[in-house]
Amino acid sequence: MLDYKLYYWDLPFRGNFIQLFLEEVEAKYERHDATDIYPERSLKIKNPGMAPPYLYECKSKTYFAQMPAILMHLGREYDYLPKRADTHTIALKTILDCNDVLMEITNFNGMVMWEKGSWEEFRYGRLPDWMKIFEKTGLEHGLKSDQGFLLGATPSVADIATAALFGTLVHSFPELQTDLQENAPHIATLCQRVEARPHIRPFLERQRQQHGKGYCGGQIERSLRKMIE
Ligand SMILES: N[C@@H](CCC(=O)N[C@@H](CS)C(=O)NCC(=O)O)C(=O)O
Repeated sequence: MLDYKLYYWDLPFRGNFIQLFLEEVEAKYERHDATDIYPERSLKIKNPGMAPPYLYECKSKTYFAQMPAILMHLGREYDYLPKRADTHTIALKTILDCNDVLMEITNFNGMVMWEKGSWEEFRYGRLPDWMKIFEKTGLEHGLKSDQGFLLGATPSVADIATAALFGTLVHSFPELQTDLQENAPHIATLCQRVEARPHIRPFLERQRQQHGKGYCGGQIERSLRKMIE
């Protein structure tokens, strides 16, 4: 029996946050194109949401929107949330940080295309600061280069989100690998370890074989590539 239906485009960007998690826990799910809901049906579903990703949970017959809410829901369902209240809050904060980085790197969903000046300000200003934030969080919770996770000894939704953010970014834009290595060396190896997990690795291999370095698509991806490559 099917557990979930994920509505997103055939691109990693925000979808992989959910898809890596579903793969990790071996949930039975189908990916459907985002256009099955967005934009025409967005207001008609139960618990309407403004934009993809949408996750339909078969057992509760419920739609969930907003990537961080979806991940927190799945984290609870599959016991991938820290037990302590403060660490649980840091897990949510980490996913929200990821979503902020996605907004910033796409210049607020492609509202304005990148130009050399603004891109360099971001790449050498806020982006390294974001990377350092993740690195410091990991180190504060005992992350080592070859062991440990972002928020302690066991994997949580925060690790899936971190890998979906930075693992995807450096795969799609290998030029940024040095930036990550310099500013967040432990996060760089954490992403590699999460991407190598037994149920995640085959999924990423298939996805990357099919879609190469595709990231968020559209004009904004072209604008990003013009800046970086
Ligand atoms: N805060 C939402 C943002 C959703 C979002 O911006 N989705 C993008 C694709 S990744 C989109 O389809 N935007 C079009 C729109 O907002 O109408 C989330 O985290 O899920």
